[in-house]
Amino acid sequence: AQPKEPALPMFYGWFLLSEVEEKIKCSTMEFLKTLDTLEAFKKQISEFTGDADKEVDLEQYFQTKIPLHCTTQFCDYGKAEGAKEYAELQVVKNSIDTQTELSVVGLIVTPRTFGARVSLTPEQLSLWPTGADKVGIPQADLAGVETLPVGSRAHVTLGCAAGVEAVQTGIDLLEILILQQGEEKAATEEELELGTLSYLGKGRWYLALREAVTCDATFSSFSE
Ligand code: 2AM
Repeated sequence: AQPKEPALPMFYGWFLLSEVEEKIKCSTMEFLKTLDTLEAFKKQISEFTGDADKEVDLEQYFQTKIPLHCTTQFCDYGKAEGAKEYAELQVVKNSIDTQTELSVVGLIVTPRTFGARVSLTPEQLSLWPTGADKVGIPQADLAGVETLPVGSRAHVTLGCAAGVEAVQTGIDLLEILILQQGEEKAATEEELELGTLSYLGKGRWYLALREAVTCDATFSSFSE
């Protein structure tokens, strides 16, 4: 009999070290608290609640399940496109269990997801699969994604609204980046201590951090 091929993982990515994870969870929760109290946010609250008179506790609204990480390749145990090819790359094999520093440059909040935008270094981009930015993107947005630098989708999902899958965070991030590239200026811009907050319509918020937050992380695979 042929030896069984080793099963592929659920996904590969950079996992924040646990002490960093705690720090990031605390500071991003603080941001949600701040956002919740802003008049500009309250004005658009119906995008989150469906009702302008209802309040929302954003800290309860978003839930996380898996350790905080930045996905590189989603494999779905081998069912996802490109999974096997990725697992076989020498750079992937050589990078398992190595440590790196992820640079978080912004935060996004939408009615569906809460995420941290990560800016990848050239070395980190060598682990970024070709075409990863485009996976699952609605046809209408594909042309826009092609105008963005490779790796624009890189992010850490910090939380999802009830019933929303984590894959949505990357899609929301790309949509925001495409809107920012366009001619239209953000409807609302506000200077906060943390950085510049902009509103992009339909409940989509982007905070450009004044200073990038560096997070130590380990490249690894994950299976449930
Ligand atoms: P995320 O990277 O936006 O957080 C397990 O589901 C992990 O794989 C999650 O982190 C999730 O989203 C990511 N993921 C799930 N499905 C995906 C897909 N089709 N493409 C890319 N990433 C996916």
